[in-house]
Amino acid sequence: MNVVYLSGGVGGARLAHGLARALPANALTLAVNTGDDLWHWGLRICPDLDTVMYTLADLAAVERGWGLHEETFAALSFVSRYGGETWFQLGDHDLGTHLMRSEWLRAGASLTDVTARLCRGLGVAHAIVPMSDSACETMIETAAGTRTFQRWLVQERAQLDATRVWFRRENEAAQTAASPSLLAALDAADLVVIGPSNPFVSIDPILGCTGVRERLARLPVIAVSPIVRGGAVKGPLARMLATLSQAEATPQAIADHYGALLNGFVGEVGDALPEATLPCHAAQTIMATRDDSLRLAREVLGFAERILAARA
Ligand code: FO1
Repeated sequence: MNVVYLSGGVGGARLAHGLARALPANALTLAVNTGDDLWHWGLRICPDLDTVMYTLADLAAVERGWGLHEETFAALSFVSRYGGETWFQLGDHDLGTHLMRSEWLRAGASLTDVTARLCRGLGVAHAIVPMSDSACETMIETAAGTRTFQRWLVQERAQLDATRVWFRRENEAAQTAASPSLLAALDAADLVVIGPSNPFVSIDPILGCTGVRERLARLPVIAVSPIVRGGAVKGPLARMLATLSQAEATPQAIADHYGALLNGFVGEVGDALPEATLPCHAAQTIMATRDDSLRLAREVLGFAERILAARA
């Protein structure tokens, strides 16, 4: 069964790890949000691509939620001495990734090719592909004005409610083209799994890339809930549901957000799942260990088999 997995950062990356253990490299493509990407210290940073790549390489700082497990911040301390920006903390080993990515992009390589080269360097066998090879920055409107995603989330700690989320494309007119690898993976897919990521700022950017929604409409799509027991495992999702969708933080609100795209929904045991509108499967969706991630991945795939059988 060929699977395409749509993912943002932390929550999505953990299930990516489980799926990568459950499926061979030729049966799984990890399509990752690049709306978080930014230029910082003259380097191109791709936080969600890096979180998924580091997680699959077993190098991720699980407790910190981003970056590398073994990390030092010597370069940052010198940047600080020069009065440079320190609100976005780049570690010394992490810098190796950004230096090579920026070098290869400047030499004309696509973000898809750059990501494949970085994955080869870290021994990641599964295909991690950016949603697009062109920039598409997630922008957050707040009562105090417009913010780029990282300034809003990290520098201002998401203190101000997001009143609107939009995507700044390289040129306003053109839609953001999905990466060829993503479209090819969707054309060959039997199943799409939407990870337990923030729908507004991690999944919607991917769905907004040209060609993605129309392909998902033709495929079985299962979403894993990022809301557990009335809250988000990490980040500002619960507040975003309230201010952007005027909805409570429930699995139903997540299912409603994706609407007709979904053919199945996986949520936490004990939570009220959108049974009235979708086939649902209850599982332990909190992934504290790698074995939790593998078990959840297997439950999602087993649930998918049942949905595929019912569609046949
Ligand atoms: N998140 C923070 O809260 N503080 C940081 O200083 C920070 C630095 C950072 C550096 C590289 C990187 O790949 C991610 C980083 N993140 C940081 C996480 C980043 O904000 C992610 O975009 C979010 O975690 C959402 O996925």
